[in-house]
Amino acid sequence: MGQKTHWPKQESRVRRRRSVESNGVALTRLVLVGLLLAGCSLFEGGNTNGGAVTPPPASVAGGDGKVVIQGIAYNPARVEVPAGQELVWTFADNGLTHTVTADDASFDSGRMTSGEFRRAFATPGEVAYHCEVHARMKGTVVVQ
Ligand SMILES: [Cu+2]
Repeated sequence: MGQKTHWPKQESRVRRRRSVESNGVALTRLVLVGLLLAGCSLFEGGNTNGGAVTPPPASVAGGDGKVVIQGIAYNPARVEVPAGQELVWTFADNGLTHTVTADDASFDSGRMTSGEFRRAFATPGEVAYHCEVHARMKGTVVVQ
């Protein structure tokens, strides 16, 4: 009996020590997780603020007499403008060189890296244009 009751006591002591140690580790992990969570929430807050300052979709928005040249593309590629009203192309592609050149050579902005190119169209119809620097850049003006 003596030996039988002696062993379980030792085991329970060992278990207590181990459980205390594991509790300590668990507490340390909880603190670390808490710090990580706090850091993540701060980081997310910064990201949200940064996104609000520079919303990419809004800067690309064109249409209704406006074309924004960005991302090696005319945005939008197909734009409508009333006859006689100026259409404005804004060069906003981080200094990249582009042109607004009519396929029929009726107009040409020349090579530009910033600023605006404006042109009014007197006759209703469609006018195709392209960039002389980038073959894949193509646009259409729909004069109404
Ligand atoms: Cu281009």
